[in-house]
Amino acid sequence: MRIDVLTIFPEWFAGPLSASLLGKADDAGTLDLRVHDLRAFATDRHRTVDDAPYGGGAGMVMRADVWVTAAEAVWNDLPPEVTVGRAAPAAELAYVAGGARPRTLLLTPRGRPLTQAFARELAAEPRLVLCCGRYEGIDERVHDLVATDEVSIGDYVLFGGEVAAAVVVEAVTRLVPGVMGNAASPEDESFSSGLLEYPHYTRPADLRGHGVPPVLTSGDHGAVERWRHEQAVALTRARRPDLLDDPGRTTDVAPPAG
Ligand code: JF5
Repeated sequence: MRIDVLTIFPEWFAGPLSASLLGKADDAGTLDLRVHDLRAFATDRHRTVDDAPYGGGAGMVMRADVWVTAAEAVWNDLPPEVTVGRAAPAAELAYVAGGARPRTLLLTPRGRPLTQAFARELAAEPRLVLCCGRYEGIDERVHDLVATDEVSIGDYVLFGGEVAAAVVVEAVTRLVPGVMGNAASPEDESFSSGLLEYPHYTRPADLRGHGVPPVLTSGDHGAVERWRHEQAVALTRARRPDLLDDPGRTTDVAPPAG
């Protein structure tokens, strides 16, 4: 999968993403992650990407012209030199703002909530472009002409879309075969079953007097499976009852067979 990120803080992505699994996926060639500096698509000497809001008010708004130029360059795999300073897109461009374009996500609190189901949908795409906004907002024409989707990672406000974009990259790429090291996707975990995960234990068997549930060392695999399912249901009922009556749930919560 190819993912392009547009941001005024490209250096921000070097740390969190390359430090984790994603660096390995990148090396293995299963993920092609490219981070672009939005300022490279500004036209003035100071590489300005924002301006005062029409209608007045406090704060600055990100300029739509810079975003459209940047998005067209990234969509069409062109360097800034080719697209910056043009009033209209070059006739030969396959992807033009407002028309057909790769799935282009604008991270914003007003977007479609990111869920495991949405992440699965995005993981099926050959390409994603993630647009990270900053300042008080983004010119509405970026929403209209650049974004194919607006995505929210939760009901809170961040300084910018960078953290939200990193969350999308992690949630999506771990579902792409080859990224986690195994060919199959990790479908045995929280939210894949529609439940929170059961509790896990490993050695030591006794930690300062705190033991391990005896069923886990009983050798009875059927009993272990039933216990884990009961625990998952009980945890979900206690912590996230909303998940149990979610009509959008894609998987069953019935106990394992046997
Ligand atoms: C952003 C204006 C974008 O704050 C967020 C965000 C919260 N949930 N999901 C995304 O994005 C950054 C802030 C202000 C546009």
